[in-house]
Amino acid sequence: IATHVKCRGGVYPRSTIQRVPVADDEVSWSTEIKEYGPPDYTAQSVIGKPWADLDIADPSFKPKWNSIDGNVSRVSYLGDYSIVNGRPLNPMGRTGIKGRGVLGRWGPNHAADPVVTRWKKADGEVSIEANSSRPILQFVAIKRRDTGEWALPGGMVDPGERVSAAAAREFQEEATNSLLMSQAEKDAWQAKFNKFFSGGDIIYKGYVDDPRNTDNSWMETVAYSFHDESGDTVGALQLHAGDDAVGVRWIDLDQQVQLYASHQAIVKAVAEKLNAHY
Ligand code: RP5
Ligand code: MG
Ligand code: MG
Repeated sequence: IATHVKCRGGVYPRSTIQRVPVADDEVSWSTEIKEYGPPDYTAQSVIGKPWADLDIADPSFKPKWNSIDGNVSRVSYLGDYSIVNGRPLNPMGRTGIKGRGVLGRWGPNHAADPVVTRWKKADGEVSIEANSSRPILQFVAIKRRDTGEWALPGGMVDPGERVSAAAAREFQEEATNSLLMSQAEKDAWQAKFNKFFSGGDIIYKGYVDDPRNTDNSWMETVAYSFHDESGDTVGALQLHAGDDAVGVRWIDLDQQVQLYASHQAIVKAVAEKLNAHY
């Protein structure tokens, strides 16, 4: 699943900074490149933010690389990453830009992605795809405000938060109207769906081919599969785009579906797990 393509080439997101080109055979740090001079870019939007790291050169920034650092995990699912000239190196290789870009953390930035699925039905019957003879799976996707692409309703793990809890929380924030609910409504919702979200399977854990990645900062995720077999709990829920989502819908899963970052490979793995059409 781990690829490293969408974070190479082109203009860096939300900026006018051009990445220097990195050919396939130049990605690996073990390949010497004489003139690799990527721009050094950290967006103003992350500087000085309470949720973000300090500048790498700030004397009071004392990160514990490759460790649990207070309530922030600086551990990579890919194993120990190297520190060169005081900066963590993207374990997947060069991206054509250094610095932190728009990401909050130097090194790994941990996210969680919920894949919420149900079977497609017509007149109460599960729809079977004619060619594969397999049932058609539907999953909840959101439309991202930043790129306009359809994506899993994932997000960053908060400091000290369990990764599985982050997956359920992000689903509620981006795909339901939990952010607009009163506390009483939220409590009723929680009681109903805590059980559903406690039954997730880890489907992927690792690097994300996210367009925000740089040589020194990158996304990693744990993707969980939450399947509503009968379709009458979360499968029956009224969806509502919230937070950074500008759209939300159930998408019929097949190989035509194009998604943000590495999400296509993640939903494919869920289809395989559930023996669904793909
Ligand atoms: C992706 O970015 C992850 O897979 C996750 O879906 C998402 C987290 O970032 P935000 O949605 O908070 O921007 O790399
Ligand atoms: Mg979010
Ligand atoms: Mg998000």
